[in-house]
Amino acid sequence: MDVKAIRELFPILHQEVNGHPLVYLDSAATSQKPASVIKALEDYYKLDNSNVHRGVHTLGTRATDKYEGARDKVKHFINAESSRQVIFTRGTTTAINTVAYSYGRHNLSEGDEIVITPMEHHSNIIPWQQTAKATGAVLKYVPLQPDGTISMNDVKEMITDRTKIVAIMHVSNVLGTINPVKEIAEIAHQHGAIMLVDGAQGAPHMKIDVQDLNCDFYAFSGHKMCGPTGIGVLYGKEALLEAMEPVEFGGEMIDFVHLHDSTWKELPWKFEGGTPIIAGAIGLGAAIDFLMEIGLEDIEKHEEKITQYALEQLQSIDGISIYGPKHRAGLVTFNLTDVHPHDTATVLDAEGIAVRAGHHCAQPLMRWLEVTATARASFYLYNTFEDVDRFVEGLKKTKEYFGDVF
Ligand code: 7TS
Repeated sequence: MDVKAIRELFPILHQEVNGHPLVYLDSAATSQKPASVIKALEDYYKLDNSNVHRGVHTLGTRATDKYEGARDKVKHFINAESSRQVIFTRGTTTAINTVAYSYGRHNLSEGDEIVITPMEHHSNIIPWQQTAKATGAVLKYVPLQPDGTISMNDVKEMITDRTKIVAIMHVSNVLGTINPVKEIAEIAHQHGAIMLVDGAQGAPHMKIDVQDLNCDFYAFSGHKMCGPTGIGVLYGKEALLEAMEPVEFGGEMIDFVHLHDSTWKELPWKFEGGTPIIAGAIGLGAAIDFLMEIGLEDIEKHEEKITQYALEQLQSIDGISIYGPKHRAGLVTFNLTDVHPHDTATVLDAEGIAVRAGHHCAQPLMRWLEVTATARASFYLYNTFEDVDRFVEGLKKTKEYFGDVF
């Protein structure tokens, strides 16, 4: 993979921040966008802007073709059987909420179980808390191992015949843990439960095959995979989606409307009430073209190399705590002894280096780690070994800067 050539395709990377060339290490929060995605958005608004699925005028037809074409691209990207299984949402959060509301509230009752883990992002915790409260279901957590992984023995113990839903992240946005979601789905199915995978940190970084994973739902966000904000995907098995009620009612999602009753469009449109996220979907389609041309396998390998290099280089820093397992996805979450992560991020920012500090929308995990916050550097296909060197140098400066205080 020619990272230098790839960087040329990202206009935003070629700027100075605070007098230094930008080093962007916050792709787990949101990735940067290549020129082809920006151009797809511009072309849509300049040439084709129109509402979809209505009227017969030419712009409307073009917009509809591009919007539905993007759905086909998503279908290929995740190897779904049919584009009817691809529902456009605002992002991972909306996708998970759709399942929690529509599937969860109709299929769970008192004493049924929902199984998740303490490493989940808030977006894969709170929808289930709310569903549990509304239905009387019990929310159960697979415990974490000391290195931030989960053990299959615990999974087997936790999933019972009362379990109706298992909802687990593919990749942790804090620990980088890659969860064995295919094996977990198999156990869920043995007990008659369904399996939702939060793929927000999976789909951007590795080849996803929903048929191979055999998960029932897979949720992800466009903005973390070189696409625009405001667009995401809920993939679901067709029989489940068919049986589910829509969550949002109004225009676009109906077949016939009478004074006191209405019927819904077929899949996937019954879940896309209102004018859809047309430009967002088209931008996501362009992002998928971009990622598939480079190849997800190569992207994954590149991130693996960068991450291992970062872990090695960070060994040279005294008093650094790194959280998460050795085998991990492309991010490093850490704290420097006696330095608040916000201070670390501020000193790095002064050096032109963007990292995230905070609880990363994972407060239960922060409690498990016994910290209030951490700093995190996350990598993507455009990051280089030089970026890691600048980051490590920046951390050394942070330590020098705060050295007098402590
Ligand atoms: N699930 C995981 C695993 C995530 O990492 C995120 C966002 C979400 C769900 C929510 O995605 P959204 O697009 O609906 O907001 N994670 C992060 C992060 O780590 N830093 O900022 C956002």
